[in-house]
Amino acid sequence: MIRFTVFISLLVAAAAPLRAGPVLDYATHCAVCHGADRLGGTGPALIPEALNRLRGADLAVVIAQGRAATQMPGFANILDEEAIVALAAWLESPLEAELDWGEAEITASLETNAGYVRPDAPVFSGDPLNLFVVVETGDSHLSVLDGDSFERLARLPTPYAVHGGPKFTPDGRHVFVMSRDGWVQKIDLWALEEVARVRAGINSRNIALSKDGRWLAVANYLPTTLTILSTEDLSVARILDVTDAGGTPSRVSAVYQAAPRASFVLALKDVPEIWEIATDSEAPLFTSLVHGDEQGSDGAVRTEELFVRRRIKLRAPIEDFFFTMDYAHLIGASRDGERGVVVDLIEGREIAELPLGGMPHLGSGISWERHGRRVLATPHLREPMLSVIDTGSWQVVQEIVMEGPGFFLRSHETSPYLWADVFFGPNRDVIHVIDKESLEIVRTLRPVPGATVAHVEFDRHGRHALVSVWEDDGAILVYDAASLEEVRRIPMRKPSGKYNVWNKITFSEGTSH
Ligand code: DHE
Repeated sequence: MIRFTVFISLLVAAAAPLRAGPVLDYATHCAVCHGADRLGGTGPALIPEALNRLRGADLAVVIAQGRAATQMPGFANILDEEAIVALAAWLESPLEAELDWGEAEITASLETNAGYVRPDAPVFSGDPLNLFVVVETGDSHLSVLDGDSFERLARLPTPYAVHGGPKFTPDGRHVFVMSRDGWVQKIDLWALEEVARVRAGINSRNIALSKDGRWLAVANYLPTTLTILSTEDLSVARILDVTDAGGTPSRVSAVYQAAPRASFVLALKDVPEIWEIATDSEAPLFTSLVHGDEQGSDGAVRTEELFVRRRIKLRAPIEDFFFTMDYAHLIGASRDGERGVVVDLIEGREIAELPLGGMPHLGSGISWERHGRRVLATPHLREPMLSVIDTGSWQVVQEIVMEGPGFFLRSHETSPYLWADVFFGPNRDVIHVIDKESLEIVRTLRPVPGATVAHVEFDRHGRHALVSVWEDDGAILVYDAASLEEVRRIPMRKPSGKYNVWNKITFSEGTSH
């Protein structure tokens, strides 16, 4: 804090500072980009839910200095240190007005791309099912790569702070991308153009597409809702208030598609429940009314009604989760990060607990067949290890010690290896390549010493593995998946995730779903 104070003082020393008060300062300097209501405009929302990833001195430094490679200017020559600190503190306080973000607000936010023309065939000559979508968070863009030639076919702007896996329609033609500020963008990969975007929430977690590709669920923190959009035109199909049976509201930890069950499954962050929502009247949910607690949006069980909901009660809320390949079970991390919980989706109840400490990152889990048994592996956000779990006995088979805690895992049906990044700590420039049979680390790659290297995705055929150099002047590294040699380096602006169309639409066991 002392260093920060000195720094701000130096920045403002030459200027003649003005004093107003945070509310007036905000209205004068910030509202034009971040919205009079702090809910965002051309700049991101400035509310605690969005800022909680940027606390304390950092926020004041950003206000003083601006943010490189964005349109955010510095205000140190306009506002003095005290005003900047007061403004930062005010921005971290909750909104005073009650938040309304329902169908009217969502519908009014729709922006369609007037220049978009729907082509009858892809506008490029490569394999449309072997494309990669790369999210570049450095300057809020998305690159589309040909998965055979690695040529960059397009680079499109996205909303600020895209998070989570983009979701592809079953034919692989359209992709939906979500930002933490709740914007959902629809992109036509045949046209290499944005179709439209809409703001489905104020602060959102992730999105899921229904099995038939018609519905997109948006899991929100703020407001505490699940927004279901029509994928056709991004219109609102339904907004579900997320509360437990007693009416206590909850944020949504994550929502995923359970394809064989034709449903969305979501974990609630603040109350001990999982919800399953049918997306199709053929959903098993309608035919396996196990506990009699299923209900339609009006409280009645009506099998012809879409989005019928089932509540599964848990002992404690869970965070992100992972499905077994048959979608009969899910395994989630308890919020204290000390346990894994196995839920039987058919029975609708918890059936096992796993001793998984160190905050397992189950959303990044992958599974494969090992010695005739299906296992899943998960990294841990707070411990330098990977856990490998038998999904029949629900026993931990092995803990693989890594050079630091990891975030993401990947493999492919054709690959004998799984790739695990080290995302935290001094060795975050490392990727481990692990043999799926022996569970030994066979190679530790350090392609750019000192740079964060993370998140892997294979191409459709499993021939190449793409790795992010997660830095502002970063890159995508293309590895030969068999020899483990780097064969190509493509410059990118802080590339986070990358997603292969084929692996996603076929729900490859080696990638995230
Ligand atoms: Fe993520 C996926 C939650 C922090 C980058 N992250 C997800 C998903 C969830 C989630 C629920 C699954 C979405 C999906 O694919 O549909 N992430 C969380 C958190 O709770 C956590 C730990 C805290 C938070 O701030 O929300 C968190 N995540 C981060 C980051 O700090 C990362 C590294 C940088 C960033 O962009 O915010 C980050 N998360 C990602 C990425 C994916 C992701 C790149 C997609 C992974 C994939 O391969 O599918």
